[in-house]
Amino acid sequence: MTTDTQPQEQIDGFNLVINALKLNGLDTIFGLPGIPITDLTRKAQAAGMRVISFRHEQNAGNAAAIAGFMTQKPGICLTVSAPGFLNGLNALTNATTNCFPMILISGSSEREIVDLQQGDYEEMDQLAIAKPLCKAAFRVLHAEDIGIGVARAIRAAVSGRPGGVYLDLPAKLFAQTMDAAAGRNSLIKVVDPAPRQIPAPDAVNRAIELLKGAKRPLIVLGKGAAYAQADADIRALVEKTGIPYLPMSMAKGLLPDTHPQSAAAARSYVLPEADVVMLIGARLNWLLSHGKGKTWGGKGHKAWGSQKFVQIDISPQEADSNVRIDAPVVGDIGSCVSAMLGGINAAGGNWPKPSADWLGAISERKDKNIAKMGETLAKNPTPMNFHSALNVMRDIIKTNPDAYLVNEGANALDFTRSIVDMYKPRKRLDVGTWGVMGIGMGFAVAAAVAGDGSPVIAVEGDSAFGFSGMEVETICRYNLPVCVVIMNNNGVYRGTDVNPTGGPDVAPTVFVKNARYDKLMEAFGGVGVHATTPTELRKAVEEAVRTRKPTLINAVIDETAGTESGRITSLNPTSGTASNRNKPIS
Ligand code: FYN
Ligand code: ADP
Ligand code: MG
Repeated sequence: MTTDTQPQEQIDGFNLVINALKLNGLDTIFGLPGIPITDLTRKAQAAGMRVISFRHEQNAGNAAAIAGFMTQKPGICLTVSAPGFLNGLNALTNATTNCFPMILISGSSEREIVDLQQGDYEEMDQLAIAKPLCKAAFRVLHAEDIGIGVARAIRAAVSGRPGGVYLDLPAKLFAQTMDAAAGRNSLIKVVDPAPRQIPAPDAVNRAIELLKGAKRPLIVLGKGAAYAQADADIRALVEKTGIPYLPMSMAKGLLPDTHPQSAAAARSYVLPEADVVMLIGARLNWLLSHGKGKTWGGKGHKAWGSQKFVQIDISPQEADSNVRIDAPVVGDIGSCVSAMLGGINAAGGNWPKPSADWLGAISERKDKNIAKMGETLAKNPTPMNFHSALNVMRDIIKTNPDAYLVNEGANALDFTRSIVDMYKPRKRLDVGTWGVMGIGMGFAVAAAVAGDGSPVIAVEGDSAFGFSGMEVETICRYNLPVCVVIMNNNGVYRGTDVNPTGGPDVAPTVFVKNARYDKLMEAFGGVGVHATTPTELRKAVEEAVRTRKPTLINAVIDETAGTESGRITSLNPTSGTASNRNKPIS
């Protein structure tokens, strides 16, 4: 009880921010200390939050983004002003592109100096710069508004289509104080931040009827379906209808990749041949050739232009983005799939199963591709190639289905996607919609810190690893159960390009030959292994999974293995002169 003569208890901006985050169950900050937020990191840790300190803000931001994807709660990234903010912006934009919920909180310079461009320390109008690159952006100038600012950022990040939100906190805000009781009252515990969005019954019925009439139906599962955590209903929808499905890369594991209805190994057949395609949390963007072109049969193909699309998505504007959507079902995937199941169950045993011809043709294509893949995987060349090394990783994940698999690169990404089967949802964390390099170590740290406690395996191209490799120190510092496997083929795509002038500089796409990345992990007390055979690779990964020690395995891969940009070579415009550019995969 305070009396008039006693000073009223005060609370400052630092503690209002911390209390606002904790009040909303946000207990982890991924960031880097520095002006003006160093004390915020200290106070947050002292208040019981986990503060994971990185070596570069981009990696902290990527960690926050994938934590959001895994948990449906916005990951929090905290950076200093200007350059630190800009480093985080790459991850914030990537999160927004991928529909991952995260909040980038950056300290900033004082408005009155920035707005008059008077040359403050790290002066930058961060809010204005962030706005076009993220889902929402807010700035808080007064301590009493911190509760509202954090609440708005949370709701913006996870409601509707999830995405990245920027929260700008000028330096002076942290030292502001207010009456502690009023401060407590100013904080908001957000009620129902991601409200269910129930689809219209007529939209559901339209979709049911279209599916019912299909002769060659196909379901495409996207990372939105994985994010929705409606796993049982999604599986029930697939299995009750008997419709074959195609998982996009981060939807792998929603149903085990070995599921009989998976059409992943017949991708090029099912996309053009299907007569009704139901997209669940998947956009018809570049990864699905915009629903057009040769992937979908192309001009002259019997399906061309006659395919019908059902699209289940929380964004009403996603429909018709690329091709006409005949049955848009707008709502959250959990509610939409549940409503669809209601309609399917109403049909009882009369739901028309896909034709035997359709399923038979798919099986034939699958068997052919799986047999072809099997032949390649059975080879044991020296040095290893992507296939022989990934054959080991395939076994490791099969034996450890709960392990997280982080994956980035070009060939290292594409070959892993088709060779390493996934068995559980939200376990494959990769470059996603933007195809961006550099997500590796940030994703690996987040999987270890914000995941379900399972070990983390990161299969990295040697080029891709280079973008975030310094975080190996972070992984060791927090003693995280992360095993990094670098597919080291001496360069970007391959290690064989040469400087056509014969001059002293090596070609732009090659690295130091036979680099020993494993020494980097040893430098910080982790386990480094140099693996030149599948046997050595298997032993090292099994040991890392068993001991849960930070481990980096330098897997020596034939430098002639792989193709330019992996399976998206066509996106790399070429004059066709580069040597070996498209030498067949060895
Ligand atoms: C797939 N396939 C298989 C299997 N899985 N065969 C045997 N066994 C299994 N388990 C077959 C599949 O049917 C295809 O053969 C082929 O393997 C490739 O399958 P994938 O990878 O699923 O399909 P595709 O055509 O590559 O998909 C297009 C794409 C994909 C754009 C969605 O390439 C992709 O996601 N790329 C991401 C690229 C990226 O972001 N890179 C990062 C930056 S690269 P067919 O059916 O016979 O065709 C920097 O340079
Ligand atoms: P992929 O690359 O795996 O195909 P995309 O990122 O292209 O997946 O598509 C994800 C889609 O899922 C986006 O259009 C997004 O609006 C949608 N989405 C994300 N979360 C949900 C949700 N909870 N309910 C419904 N749709 C969602
Ligand atoms: Mg390489």
